[in-house]
Amino acid sequence: MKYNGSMLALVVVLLVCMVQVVGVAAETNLVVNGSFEEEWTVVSADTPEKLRTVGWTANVLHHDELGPAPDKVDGRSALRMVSTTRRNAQFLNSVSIAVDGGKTYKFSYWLYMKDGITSIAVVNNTAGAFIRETQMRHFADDYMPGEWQYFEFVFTLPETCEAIRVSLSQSPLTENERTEYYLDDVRIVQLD
Ligand SMILES: [Ca+2]
Repeated sequence: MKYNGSMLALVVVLLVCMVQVVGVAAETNLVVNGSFEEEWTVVSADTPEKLRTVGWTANVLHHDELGPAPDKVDGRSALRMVSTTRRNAQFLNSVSIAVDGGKTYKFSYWLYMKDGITSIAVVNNTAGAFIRETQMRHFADDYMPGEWQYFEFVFTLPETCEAIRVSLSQSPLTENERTEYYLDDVRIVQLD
């Protein structure tokens, strides 16, 4: 059978589609609602400044304001967080993410620190421990007003790890430090 021009073009189109599908699959973001684009709802009528959204579990005792912000790097909205809680308190966690032990992943996000100090990390839920390579403290003093900064961390999980989560915490350094920041495009992708 001889290929004519249109058949050749069809084969090329199919091959391009296959490459694109493979590329998208490799970049699947494991963080549910990592870009904070899903709907937000009020937790309680008494505290309209505290909202919640799918994919994330907030501790309402550990933040003063939580909700969407139009200042973003991806999509329509970002997360805005304000907290004056005690040091090291975790104010927001992603839902648990099933993973393959022994595999390598990339954790990335965009952050604008407006006030205070905060900690962002990935937690090994199976071991109940922070994954050291992903732990980072962020200081508002390192940011120009309105400046978003990008961070990424590559880490390999222990063979025993079955689940992880993203953990957002108050400053580990100062009691009652006021922290305010914007966060967007939180991603965890498997690399191997
Ligand atoms: Ca977004």
